[in-house]
Amino acid sequence: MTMSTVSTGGPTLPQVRRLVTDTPGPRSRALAERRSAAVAAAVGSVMPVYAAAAGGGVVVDVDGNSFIDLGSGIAVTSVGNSAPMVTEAVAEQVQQFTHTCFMVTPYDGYVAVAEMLNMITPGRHEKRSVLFNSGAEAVENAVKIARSATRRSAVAVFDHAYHGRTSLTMAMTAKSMPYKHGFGPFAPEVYRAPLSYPYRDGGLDGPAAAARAIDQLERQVGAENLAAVVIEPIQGEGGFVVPAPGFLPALASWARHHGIVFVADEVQTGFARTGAMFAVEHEDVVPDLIVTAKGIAGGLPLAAVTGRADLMDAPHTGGLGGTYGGNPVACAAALATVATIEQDGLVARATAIGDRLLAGLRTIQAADPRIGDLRGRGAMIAAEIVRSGSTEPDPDTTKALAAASHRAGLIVLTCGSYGNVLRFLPPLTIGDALLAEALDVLADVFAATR
Ligand code: PLZ
Repeated sequence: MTMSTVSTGGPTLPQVRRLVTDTPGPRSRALAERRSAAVAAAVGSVMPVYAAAAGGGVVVDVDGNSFIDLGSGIAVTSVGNSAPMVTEAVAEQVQQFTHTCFMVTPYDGYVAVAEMLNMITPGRHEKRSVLFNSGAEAVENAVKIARSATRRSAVAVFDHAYHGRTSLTMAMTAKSMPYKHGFGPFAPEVYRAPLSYPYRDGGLDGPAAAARAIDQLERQVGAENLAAVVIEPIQGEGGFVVPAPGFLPALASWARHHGIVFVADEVQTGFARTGAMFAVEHEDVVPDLIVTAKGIAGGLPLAAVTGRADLMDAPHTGGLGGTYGGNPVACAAALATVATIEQDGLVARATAIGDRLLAGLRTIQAADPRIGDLRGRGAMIAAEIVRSGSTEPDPDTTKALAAASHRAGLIVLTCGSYGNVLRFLPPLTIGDALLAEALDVLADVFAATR
């Protein structure tokens, strides 16, 4: 493959898995050397290869190797890399202006994104939105809004939760290594409750799991002290845990009854990923506030808090903001991203991708007892890896499977509190042929690592 093919990204990129050098190849190795002298060692990378172009369902590296993308840059490029409507909207906005700051001279794009979010998020009630740069920043702001509106301070989060790496969101995130270790002290007034985790809960049903969490919060915190309950409707970094049916609705109705703001962190699950525009729709839950980021803008940094107007308007004027929040280029990308999801039927496509992935993985599981659990919704699917004949987490095998997949030309990610979950979240623009090939490669990888 020549470098000229490689430099053309987006949907024009050949949709093939092709390894033309050892990985990492010489150009990636040279970049790794420069990196180690220039970039803080604390930033890790899943793959040792450096990207040159990406689109459809592939990422091509600087040596011309083409990888099947089952990660979407951690659930971001759901509409694909360099999606045509996104690149056009971005190019047009970049030529008009790149930044004025919405807090100085506001602009149309921000307002349009707020209108769009108010329209497409669950619930027909009066809503408002505010825009930020990252998922963590938006989660922090949801908590600020809830505290301001309720005049309470406590925040409930769940086992295995991931909400970010900033000071407050680190406290909300469950896992110590690598996210929190050495970075304390952590923000106060964050309380952790047990989650519904069907594979590891001994068959506890959703309402019973909710009762367990509620009982603990009432005894240890007190409903009247809680400003917010913050939950991922399907956990991302925590292991793609899908709570048992009825868990989320029971929590939401308890929160409503006690004036606790129910916040859905849909940073990873939002924008078609799970086969619904938002994952709470699978359980008919209407959150008071919904936090979005990642898939919102086709790869440009944007995040939002959207929710009940009475809550959103509670903080004083000037109380929320930030220099870059709702950057006009990111806003243009977001409007084009949602238009692409609608125009290309990507919600239905996510369901179809998930069905194919699950069917292929079930075949692998039938011959491999190390796959303890297969779960997920839409194009957010995970395999939990355990020691054969038990439910004991097996992070070493998980690492080996991921590494073998990488060598074979697949971008796969791991997650889970025990590091024993392989997760699959391809761009929704991946083709069926590439998906089938990825499953064949995974079958070989599982067979070869036994
Ligand atoms: N809430 C549910 O998944 C980000 C983080 C990867 P930011 N998840 C990927 C890593 O190791 O840093 C995430 C999420 C949920 C919040 C966040 C935070 O979003 O945009 O990374 O700040």
